[in-house]
Amino acid sequence: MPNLDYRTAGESHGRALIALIEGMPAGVPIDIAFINAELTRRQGGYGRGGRMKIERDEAVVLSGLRRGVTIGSPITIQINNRDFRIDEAPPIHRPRPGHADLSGSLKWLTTDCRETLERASARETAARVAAGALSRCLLREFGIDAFGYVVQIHDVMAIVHRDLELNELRFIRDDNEAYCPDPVAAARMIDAIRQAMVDKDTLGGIVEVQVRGHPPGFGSCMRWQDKLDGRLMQAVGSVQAIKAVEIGLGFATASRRGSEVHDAIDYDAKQRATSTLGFTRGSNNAGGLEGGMTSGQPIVLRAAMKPISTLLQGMDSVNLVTKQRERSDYERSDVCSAPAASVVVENVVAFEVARAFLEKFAGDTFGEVHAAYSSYMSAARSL
Ligand code: EPS
Repeated sequence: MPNLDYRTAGESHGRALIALIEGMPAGVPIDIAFINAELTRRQGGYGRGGRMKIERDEAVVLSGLRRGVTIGSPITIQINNRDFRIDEAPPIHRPRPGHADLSGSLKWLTTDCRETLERASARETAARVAAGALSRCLLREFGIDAFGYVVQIHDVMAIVHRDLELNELRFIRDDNEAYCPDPVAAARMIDAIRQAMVDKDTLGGIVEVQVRGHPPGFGSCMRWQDKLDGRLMQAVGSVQAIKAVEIGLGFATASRRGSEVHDAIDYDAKQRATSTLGFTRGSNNAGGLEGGMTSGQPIVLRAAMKPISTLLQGMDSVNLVTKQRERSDYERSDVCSAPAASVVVENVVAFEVARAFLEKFAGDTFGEVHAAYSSYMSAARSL
């Protein structure tokens, strides 16, 4: 039985994107409508470009399911590209600063940046969302939920009431095109994106993800490779345009004293049935991870996204063929895709949590996984 893992394939203007997921136990009901809803959310958000008007991302399951339920075999999800023209798409000779164009052209010894950009494009994140949403079909059987949203676009910061129920936060988030659970900030974020559009510029932002309902003990402090905080950072840091990842209080911990950072421990027998097993904390500055393991507190992770590197106004660059100074090439692009990134990071985080879940509660079938989970929970509660 392989560990839960996934790979992606596909180019931005190739035939399709593929997510190949291995290690899902047999017997997990898969909610294709949920996967498709996440794909649609990824396509949306204020500031998206023309491509999203063309595409209708939809998961076509090629393998791994029978009557909507996993059978333990590799699961292949295909997302077809409507804008399939990789062979006709023109060459790009003037690399965009910030994109993979120059590094990739030097690496693969070409003067045509398209050779690299087709795969480097954030279109690949559709496959990551499909894999993450699929993994959530397992997680939700155990009451584990992931929730991502925008907390900042450019210099507009949201005030998020993190103590609200996820369903309440989701309701507010889904009511605006900034995907932000602060409606006042959302309106200002949309104004900022609109202005950047007028200025032929682009904007970045910060997205935040919470995971709730998982028990303690995912990840491990025994080997550095198994520490869940490090794994989350790698997974999220690999998402296109992400330049920083922090967990809990993150960078802010460095300027506080220990007594102002660490989350004091208490015990409340009435909360034994919850994922904290009764060990309550006055705060969650650790972002749910201590020693590379979940504590039972919500996981809270933030990621900073740089502004999209395709600028309508261009930037100073060099023509790779002539070596002459020229403005960078312009390809149809987004002005801001931080809202879409919140969907991507939500699902990327969820997949890593599902991977860690199945490491702790491994089994060939859903029934065995469930038994391992129940057995651990009852042992932990009677500790
Ligand atoms: C994207 C599809 C791409 C871009 C965007 C993300 O489509 P196209 O290049 O055909 O317009 O809209 O990719 C980038 C911003 C980038 O720099 O690569 C998508 O499906 O999310």
